[in-house]
Amino acid sequence: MARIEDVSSPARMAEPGEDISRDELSLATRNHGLPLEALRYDLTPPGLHYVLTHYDIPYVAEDADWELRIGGHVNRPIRLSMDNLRSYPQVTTRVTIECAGNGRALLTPRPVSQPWLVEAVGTADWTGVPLRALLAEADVRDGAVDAVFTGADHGVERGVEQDYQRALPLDTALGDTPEVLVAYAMNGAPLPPQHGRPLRLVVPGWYGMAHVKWLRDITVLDRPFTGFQQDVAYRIRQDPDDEGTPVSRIAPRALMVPPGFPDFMTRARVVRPGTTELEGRAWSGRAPVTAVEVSTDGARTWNEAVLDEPDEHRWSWRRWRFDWNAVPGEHELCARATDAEGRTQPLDQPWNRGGFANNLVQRIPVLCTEPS
Ligand SMILES: Nc1nc2c(c(=O)[nH]1)N[C@H]1C(S)=C(S)[C@@H](COP(=O)(O)O)O[C@H]1N2
Ligand SMILES: [Mo]
Repeated sequence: MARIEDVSSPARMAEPGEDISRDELSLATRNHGLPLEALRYDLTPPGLHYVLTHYDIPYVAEDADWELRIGGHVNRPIRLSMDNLRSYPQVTTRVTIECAGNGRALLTPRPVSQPWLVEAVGTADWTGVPLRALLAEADVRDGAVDAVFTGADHGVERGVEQDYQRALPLDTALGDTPEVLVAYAMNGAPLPPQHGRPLRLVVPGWYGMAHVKWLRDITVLDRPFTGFQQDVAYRIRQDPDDEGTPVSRIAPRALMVPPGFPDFMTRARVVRPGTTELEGRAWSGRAPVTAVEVSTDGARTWNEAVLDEPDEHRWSWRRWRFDWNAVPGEHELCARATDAEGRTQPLDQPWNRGGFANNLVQRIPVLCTEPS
C-alpha cells in the first residue's frame, strides 16, 4: 500500500480519443444518476436520486447497534445511539446535492473516474439533528480548527488504504447558514442503505463529497485535516503538482427535462412541431438563483425563462419553464442559470484535473419532425 505522502497527483487523464473503459463502466453501473425526466419532481422520488459511493455500501443489520462517537479536541467526548440522536429536537431541510464530478465525462481530456454526464444531482428532505447541537454537547475546546467526519466504509484509492473521511472548517460545522445536519431520515423515511443508513452528514450548498454517509465518528482537530479526500482528491488543480484549491460549494447550474421522446440507443430527442413547454431546475450553493435563460439555437441567442417564485427552501433547486415554438428541423437547446452574486455558467469548457465543479452549459440536440 502507498502512503498518503507519496500520492499527491490527481487521477489519470484519458488519452485523446480513448473510449470509456471497463473500469469506468463498472463505476457507472454502481453509481447511477438522476434520470433527467425526474427533474419534474420537487422532491426526487426514492431510488431516482443519484448515488455515488467510493467503496462498498456497508451492511447495517440493526440501526439499534449504531453508535456515533464525538471526540478529539473537546472537553466531553460522547457516544450517541440512534435513540439518543432521535431525542434531540429535529430539523428538516430540503437540500439539492450534486456530485463535484458532475459533467466530468464531457471534458477533454477526460479525467478517468466516475464518468458523469450531467445527471449527478437530486433533492431530498433530510431530517436530523443540527451538528452544532452535538458539538455544543461535546463542548469543543478553544483552538479547534476542523471537524473530521468518518464513514464506516473502507477501501483503497490510488494505492492508499483508508476510511472515507472529510472535514469541515469549525466555523462551517458550527454555522447556522447553512445549518449542517446529522441526518437519519430522507423524505420522511429512514435513510436507504445507499444514502448512508443509518446516519449521514448533510451540508446544504456544498458538493456531495462533504455529505459523509454511514457516519460513525466526528473528531475535532486543533490543526487542519490532511486526509486523502481533503488534501489529495477534491482539489481543483490544473497541473498534478499544483497545490490547488479545495472543492466546496456548488456552482450554479440549470438542467432541462429532455423534451419530447427519446431514441432508445442514442437518447436523441424527437419533438412534434408546435408549442412545447421546456422545463427544468436550477440551483447554486453559493447564492440563490435569480435567472435562467434558454437558447433554442445552440447558444447564439438567449431568452429569459420563467422561474418559480422563491419559497422557504433556500437550499433546494428551483423550477423554471419556457414555451418554445418548435419548427421542423434540427435544433440545439441550452439553459443557463445565474445566481444573486452574478455567477453564471460558461459556454467554454472549464477544465481541471479532477473534472470538479465544472458547470458547462448543457446542450440538447433535438429533431423536430415535419407536421404529420
Ligand atoms: N462514507 C461515504 N460518504 C460519502 C461518499 C462515500 O464514498 N463514502 N461519497 C460522497 C460523494 S463523492 C457524494 S457525491 C455523495 C453522494 O451522496 P448520495 O449517494 O446520497 O447521492 O456522498 C458523499 N459521501
Ligand atoms: Mo461526489
